[in-house]
Amino acid sequence: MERCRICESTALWCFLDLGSTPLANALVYPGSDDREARYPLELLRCEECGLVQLSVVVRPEILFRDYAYSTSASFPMVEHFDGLAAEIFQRTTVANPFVLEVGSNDGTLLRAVARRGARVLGIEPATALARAATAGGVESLNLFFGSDVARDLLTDRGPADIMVANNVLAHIDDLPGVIEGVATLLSERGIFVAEFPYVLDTLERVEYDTVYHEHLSYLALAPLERALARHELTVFDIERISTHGGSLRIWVARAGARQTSAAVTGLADREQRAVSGRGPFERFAREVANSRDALRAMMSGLRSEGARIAGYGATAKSTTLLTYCGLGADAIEFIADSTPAKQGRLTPGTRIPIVPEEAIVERRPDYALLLAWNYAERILERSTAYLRGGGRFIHPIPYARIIP
Ligand code: JHZ
Repeated sequence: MERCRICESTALWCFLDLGSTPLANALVYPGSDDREARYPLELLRCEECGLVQLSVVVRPEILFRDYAYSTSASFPMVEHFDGLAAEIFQRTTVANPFVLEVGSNDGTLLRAVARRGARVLGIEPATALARAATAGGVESLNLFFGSDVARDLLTDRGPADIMVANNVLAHIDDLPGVIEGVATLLSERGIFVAEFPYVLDTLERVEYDTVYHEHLSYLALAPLERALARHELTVFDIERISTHGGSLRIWVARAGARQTSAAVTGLADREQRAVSGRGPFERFAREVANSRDALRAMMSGLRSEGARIAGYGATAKSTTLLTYCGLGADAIEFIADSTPAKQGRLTPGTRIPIVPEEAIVERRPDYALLLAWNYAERILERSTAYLRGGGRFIHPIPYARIIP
């Protein structure tokens, strides 16, 4: 990146270097002797508009065509999107709205809105996910969304009453192009809703493992409002939500179409105070190194006592965490995960076997490193057999601790 993707300034300041890592979801088939490609993982801050962004862009075709993450494998996300579907219906006055989702994954959200009476269309670049969603009744076009696609869709399908982009804006290099696409396709009274991990939470809670090559931008309200304003779109309401370690849900409409809530101005002020100057970013970089040292010290202490350690959740985050902390197959026996497409494969770079969740009870490791720490409470609730057998979890973020 030589220019900021939102304001095109060249004043990009690097404040964090996590070394080189493999692509977070490039899971390996056993027996493969190809070495996983590694790419630098560095965070830059635009000193003009404030957008935090990665220093390199990996081509989306490489990242997303063959993609193992499926929303429905995480039951808390299914509940979460059911809640969002209900909220969409509270906010629209259209009885059978046309709902279009960008990055619709396996159709989890669209299924929930379709159940409530919406006409739905998904746009999903991952081929297997788009196919599976369509087979399951959620029509999904296997495409990358952008301004050209939006123009074609407007002709073929007409304007959308609701547009959704959840956990996808951060993944898009041409973010201005996607926003232009939203402005093209949204009906006059339409609503665009988007969720994304919030950079304030990332910084404050030292969630450095959410930095990986899929996440090109670490979004905040101010730079996004700037990009939306160019197309006369405004954020009229905002919610801070707990998903993925702290996210924002923004509600967007055409300028003047809806009244802006006090939550928007309140957060804009708070954000400005929290991320002005270089201090918060320098502090974050120091805390990241301290967090790594704390986890490494705990892991080697436990291993020297003879403890057996596994992992829980073959998350995208785990690739950054394991690589940056230098934890490999010698430190972690296996990683349990509920996603069928991940099981039987190996983690990128570290090559730790990924197995079904039951292994946690069957193989009884003394500790399970919680790589899906964003679901800590829910995973603990359903791990009673493991806990009763004396197993414990290691929560790595912000600083390593044993729970419960
Ligand atoms: P989870 C994803 O990142 C991918 P990841 C993506 N790039 C993105 O932007 C972020 O989300 C925001 C498993 N699991 O949600 C399922 C269990 O095994 O933390 C998943 O593989 N048992 C789009 O990959 C993983 O953990 C369980 O009980 O970091 C969770 O992945 C639960 C709840 C989950 O996202």
